Amino acid sequence: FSTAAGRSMKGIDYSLYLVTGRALLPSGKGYLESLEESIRGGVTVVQVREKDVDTREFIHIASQTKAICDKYNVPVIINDRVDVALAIGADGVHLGQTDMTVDMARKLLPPGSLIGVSCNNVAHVEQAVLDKVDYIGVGAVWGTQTKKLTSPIIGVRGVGAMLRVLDGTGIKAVAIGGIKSTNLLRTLHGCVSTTGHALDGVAIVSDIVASLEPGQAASKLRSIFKQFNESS
Ligand code: TZP
Ligand code: MG
Repeated sequence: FSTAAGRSMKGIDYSLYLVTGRALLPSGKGYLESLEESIRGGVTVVQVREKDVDTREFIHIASQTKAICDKYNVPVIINDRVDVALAIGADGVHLGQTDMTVDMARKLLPPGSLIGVSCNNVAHVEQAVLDKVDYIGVGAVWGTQTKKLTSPIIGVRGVGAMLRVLDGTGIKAVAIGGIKSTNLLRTLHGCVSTTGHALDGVAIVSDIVASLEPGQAASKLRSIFKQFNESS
């Protein structure tokens, strides 16, 4: 399967979800070079999230991203912009709480497209369940310099309470915000509901993108994730 519909039918691996951010690249590191290295290191999904670029530039970045991701059969998700997802044939979109509604996005996108939603509290997760999204992004779990936060830091116990709402739904969950190789294991162990519901993956910007060796950064994160899955 390499179509959007095929991937969502087959289920995708959310374990190491890269969110792009060209502003964080170290000087001398090209975006596409960094992206490809990170995928070779073990990134399993890529979300194109670029603020401060105009629409044409965003489409250009997204289509270059898709060309590389296609080479490795890694799904590409577009932040906010359903039109951009359609324009480049992305696998799906990631919607914030103030973006287009899930129902509207689903009407516009091809059947089988992935739809993910940012959730900052239990009520958001309850709505995401009603909307039958494919996955939720929960954050910020820790403090972060990458995004000016508009909602409180959730912490691992808060994430656990949100995961519980997903019991029995099949909806996947990734946590985001300040996750690094240095805190990944305790993030994964901490973000578990009282019913034993754990994260399906982690979404990361700076720990990969700001690295001079994004491939090594990704492979380190991926191996910690595997270590967690084998221990639980
Ligand atoms: N949403 C909540 S925190 C965040 C986003 C997009 C940024 C996470 O970046 P980092 O560098 O992994 O902390
Ligand atoms: Mg958004």
